This record gives sequence, structure tokens and C-alpha cells, in this order.
Amino acid sequence: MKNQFENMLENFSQARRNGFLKVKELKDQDKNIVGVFCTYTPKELIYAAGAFPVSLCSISEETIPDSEKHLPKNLCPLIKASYGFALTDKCPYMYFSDLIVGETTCDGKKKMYEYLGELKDVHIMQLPHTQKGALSKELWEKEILIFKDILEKKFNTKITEDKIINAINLCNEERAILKEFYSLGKLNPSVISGYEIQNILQGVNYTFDKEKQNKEILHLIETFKNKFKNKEFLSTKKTPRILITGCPLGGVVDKIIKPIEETGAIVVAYENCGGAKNLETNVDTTINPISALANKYLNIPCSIMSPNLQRKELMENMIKDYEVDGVIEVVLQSCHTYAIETYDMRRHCSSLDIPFMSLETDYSQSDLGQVKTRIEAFVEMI
Ligand code: BJ8
Repeated sequence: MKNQFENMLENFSQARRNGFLKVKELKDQDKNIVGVFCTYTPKELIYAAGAFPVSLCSISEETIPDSEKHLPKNLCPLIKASYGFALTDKCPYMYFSDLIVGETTCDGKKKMYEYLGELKDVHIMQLPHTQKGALSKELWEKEILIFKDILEKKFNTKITEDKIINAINLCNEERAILKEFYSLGKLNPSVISGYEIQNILQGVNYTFDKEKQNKEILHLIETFKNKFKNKEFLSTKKTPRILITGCPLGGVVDKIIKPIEETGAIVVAYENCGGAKNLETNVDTTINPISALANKYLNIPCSIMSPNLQRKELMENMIKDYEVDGVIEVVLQSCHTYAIETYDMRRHCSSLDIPFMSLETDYSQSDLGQVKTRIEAFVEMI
């Protein structure tokens, strides 16, 4: 029989599937759901409006053939799959979303949103493409205020400053606990696999009771720390320690993370949207809440920003803190902004004397053999 700790691990890994029922229950209780695609969405405003955010980034290739009736084949799989699920009405999260919010991030996403707007109620936030200068901050603050108005009108509610502050505090608490959780990757030798870390970080996107989630994650942290004290290690000091960077991983976890760990390495850190890119920094609670939200979200180090200097800084800090031996970058097919940054990331890792490999892939299984072979060669080389 499974113990409480094993049950929690399994619940988080099944959270996406189990969340379908939860979201239906919320709708039955007349709650509002806002579908989101990107880490730039200031989800605190959604909570302040009494609604629940849910991730719509699709992780399966199932509906890609349908989406290709409207969208080009050589487009990022995340964009095609997400649109395909809206088109075919196969995703309950998409189906139950009362409103969908997107940002002008990459070209593919922002053009896809135009078609998505024909199927669903979509609001687009105009995201500046540079973090530099007062104008970017000014525009993003205004966009946050416009989004607040949209939510108020859509859900017939008033978003007061107190409600925003409350939501900021709740989200800060969640982020701090998740950061403490993924920081378990710093333990050397490891007591948690990168696959387990990833499952939990993805699972929380489909968990609606955040109080319960926080308690469970704290329990997991304590259990893993005890495993370290009791020397129940998964690796040795010699096991190659890998940092993952690049595009969101949802659709390719089994294809990339599993083979890395089956090859005898261990994934200890995620510098991407499921991990540190999103969770490393909290919202400042000492300044005006709208300004604080604008600061937090504008500073996310995604490749759609130009320049994107903070990605290198974050990666470098993580390489040191997590005692990383090699960096694997995941680029989803046709993601130009990440693919272009690959050269800079390789150059930067080389200056730090850290082996680097970039893997371009999609949601299909057709390149599985090739991906495995490249991973094996990389781990052997470390
Ligand atoms: S903050 S990483 S979630 S934009 S969809 S850019 S993979 S071509 S998802 Fe992203 Fe927000 Fe940035 Fe994070 Fe490339 Fe595909 Fe575009 Fe993508």
C-alpha cells in the first residue's frame, strides 16, 4: 500500500487529468475560469476578480493535424496543439474557460490568438518586447490596468486594491514554497529526480485549492530533506548533474527528461517557464501593487525579450548553486527566439567551461531514437 508521501507524488503527476473534474465542479458552483497561455499573465488579478486561472498550453500532439488545416505546418507544436484543442473542443480547460488571456509574446502565438478569438472570448495584453526604458514599464502597467477593467466587466465585480494585495500575498506564498521545493535539486547527492520535480511543477498548474497544495508541498519538502539526512540518495557525487533551459517542456517531458535520467545523469534544475524563470522572483509588497505586478512580470527572462540578458545571469547563478555539470537546452521546433538565443547560450556556457547541448524537437515520437542517442553521447562526454 502507498504511503501519504507516495500518494501525494502520484496526485501531482495526475493533476492535469484529475483537474478536469475539479474545473467542472468549479463551473457547477458558478465560479469563473480564465485560461492562460503564458508566464507573463499577472494571475494575481484573476484571483482578485474571484476567478481561477488555468494553463491552456497543450502538451499532446493529438489535435495538431486539425490545427494544420488553419495554421502552417512549420509552426511551434505548443501553438498548434493549443489551437487544435480549441478547434476540436477536446480540452475541458479550454471548453470551460469563460475568458482566455494571451500576450503579444512570439509571432506565432499572437497570430494564432486572432483565430482563437473567433472561437472563444480572448483578451490580448500588449506586452513590450524589451525590459529596458520607462516606456516599456509604462505600457505594461497600463496593460495591467486594462486587463483589470476587462475582468471587472466580464465577471461583474470590483477589483479593489485590498483584493489585489491579498492575491499577491497568496501567490507569493505559493511561489516561495515551490521555490523551496525545486531548490531540493541543490542537494548533492540527489534525493529527488528531475522527473519528479517536473511532474510536481506541472501539476500545480491544475491545482485549484492552493492552501491544500502548499501544505502538501511542504510535506514533500520535509520528506525529501529527511531522505537526505538518512542518506537515501538517488545519485552519487559522481553522477552528472544537468540543468534544463529553453522552451516550456510540457509536451516533451517523457521524451527528454526520462532518457537523461535513464542514461545515468540527473536533472537538478529547470531554468525555464515551469521552473525558475517564473518562480525565482516574488512580487514586491512594499510598493504600489500595480507597479509591483508590472515589475515582476515584465522582468521574466524569456527569449521574446530583446535583449534578454537576465536569462544568462539566472542560468549562471543556477549553474553554481546547483553544482551543474552540463546544460541541455530544449527548443520546440520553429521557436525562432529560443533557437536564435542558442548561440549565445552555448557561447556563455563555454565561457563557464560547462558542456552545452541544444535539442530541437516537437511533440511527435518520430525523433525519439535520435534524441536518445544525442543525450547518451552528451552524458558520456560529461
Ligand atoms: S514566458 S517561454 S510561456 S512566451 S509558443 S515562445 S515555444 S514559438 S511558450 Fe513561452 Fe511565455 Fe516565454 Fe514562457 Fe517559442 Fe512556441 Fe512561441 Fe513559446
